[in-house]
Amino acid sequence: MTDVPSMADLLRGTPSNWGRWGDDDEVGALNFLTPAEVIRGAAEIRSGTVFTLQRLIGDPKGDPVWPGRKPAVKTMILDESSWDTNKAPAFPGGLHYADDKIDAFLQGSTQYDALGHVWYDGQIWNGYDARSTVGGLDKASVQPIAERGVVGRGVLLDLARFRGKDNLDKAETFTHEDLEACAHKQGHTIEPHDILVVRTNFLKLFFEQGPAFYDGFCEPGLTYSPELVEWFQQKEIPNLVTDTIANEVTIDPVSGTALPLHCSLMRNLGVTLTEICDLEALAASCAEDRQYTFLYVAAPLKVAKASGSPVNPVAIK
Ligand code: UVW
Repeated sequence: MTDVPSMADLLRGTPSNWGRWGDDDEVGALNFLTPAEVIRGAAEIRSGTVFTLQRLIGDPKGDPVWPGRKPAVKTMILDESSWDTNKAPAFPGGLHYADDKIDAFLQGSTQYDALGHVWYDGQIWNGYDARSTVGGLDKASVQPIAERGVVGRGVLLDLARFRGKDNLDKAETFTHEDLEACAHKQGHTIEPHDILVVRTNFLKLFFEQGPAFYDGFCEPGLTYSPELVEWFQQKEIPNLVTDTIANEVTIDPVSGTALPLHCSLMRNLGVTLTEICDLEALAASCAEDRQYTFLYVAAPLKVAKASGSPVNPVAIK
């Protein structure tokens, strides 16, 4: 462990977008998603087929979650049995109804991360003081992302199919060059301002392994390099969406640091991360009709000062 560099040392000299959209910016690279980008995304709609990318909250199979978080618990508060026991409120005319609630980590299922979700060296996105997270994020919470919404051209990069596998393995890595090669094989390019939707079929791996997945917890995913950060900067990528818990290989195999892409892409470039999506139906459709580009629309929930929010992103082909 002693050879592991600090995040500050690892990322020194890599690009930053702090200040690019003003000293008060809280949505970072989502600023690239202008009305022109909405129209560019909408131009990809051909058949009008809609795919929703959220995992079911309350899936009896369970949920993949970052260590320390717990899957959502859904509880019935009122149902027909409540009137058997006189626990339910009485309303004139015989009105009965069902009520329920969920007790959930905001990042315990398909989710948007706020830009202030992760930091190092006492500063979050845009240089805000990390103390501004105490008791709730005063800066760079998920709220401004939810207020603006996320709409643009999405591209599915099916890394599992690209590698000829059902799913990527535990700790299997890939790079921006693999993303480019995958797009090339799929018959398109990755254009500036594209929302990258990357499929590893992690959910299959997770459910096959069960609790054993958490022994030596290490997801498959993108792996850090200065060149990769530079590539995201040059392509002006606003949003990285995947089917994994954290979008990147958990422990960078070269530096030994945890989540250096959260720090370099989210904290430093302002790239928004979206996690634990179910991409299976979309991917099957893309493999069949070879259309890997679509309108991507996502509206996280407006939760005050939150570090993330559940979301049901939509892809329209
Ligand atoms: C962490 O960054 C710790 O978690 P997430 O997977 O929600 O980004």
